[in-house]
Amino acid sequence: MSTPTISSKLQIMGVINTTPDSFSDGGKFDTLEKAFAQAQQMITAGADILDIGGESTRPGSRAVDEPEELARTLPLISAIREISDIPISIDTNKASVMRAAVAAGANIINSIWALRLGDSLQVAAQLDVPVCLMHMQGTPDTMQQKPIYHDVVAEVLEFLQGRIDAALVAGIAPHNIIVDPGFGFGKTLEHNLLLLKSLSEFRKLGAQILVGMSRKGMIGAVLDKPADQRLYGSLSVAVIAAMQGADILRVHDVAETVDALAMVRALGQVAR
Ligand code: 7PJ
Repeated sequence: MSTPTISSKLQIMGVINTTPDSFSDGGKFDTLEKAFAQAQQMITAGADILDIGGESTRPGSRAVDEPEELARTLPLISAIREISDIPISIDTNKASVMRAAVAAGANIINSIWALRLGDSLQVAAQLDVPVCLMHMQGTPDTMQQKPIYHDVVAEVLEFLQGRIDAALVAGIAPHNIIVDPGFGFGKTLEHNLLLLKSLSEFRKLGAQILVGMSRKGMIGAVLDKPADQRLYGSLSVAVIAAMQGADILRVHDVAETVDALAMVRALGQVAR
């Protein structure tokens, strides 16, 4: 194996689910309580960042309106801020939600649209916080129908370079730019595997690299297992990404990933 490149600031981002269970009539408070408990658990387990989203972006998911998105995310951000200074990322595409979330205590904007919607790019620049720019081919409701690339790695790199340039022109500071190849967003299994295998190439963009593969379909496709049986597969791809220089791993299973990445961090601390 060639010498791995391990980020000295490898971080674990825990994903908090604020989507209400459609089969329960528990209502919003119940959802908030559960999400807050999940946040507390992740902080205790050693998460470095929490990612809070109020709109599902899974393939085929329905859009959520602004009041609902705010109702799901703002009380949770405020509640976490009462107990912890942990960096909070807001996973949203709406400029108004970005503003409100940062005012409530969020520190990072996670944009699966790479700030391409409305005036989100300008608003993110004004807010002066780190932004995650993610690649996606198509839109969430249609992206998995027929993803096509001539050279997926080159095309995703080119897209991200374009979004970095746009962010810099808008006034976003270079140190505030995070890029993400967008695993599962308009990609076949082969596209996802090629991106993972070539992840170290993304370091030439000069930005921090975030990856989210936890429990995704690419793991299910290889293992032929449903989402609740993808833990070991998720840990494996987290390690593969970390060995190639990923800076931030977006995961559901924080405690388990902390152990897996402790082994990678230990490698990063020895020199031959
Ligand atoms: C990602 C995300 C990802 C970033 C989701 C899921 C789908 N944000 N939001 N990167 N995935 N930056 O977690 O299965 O890969 S939602």
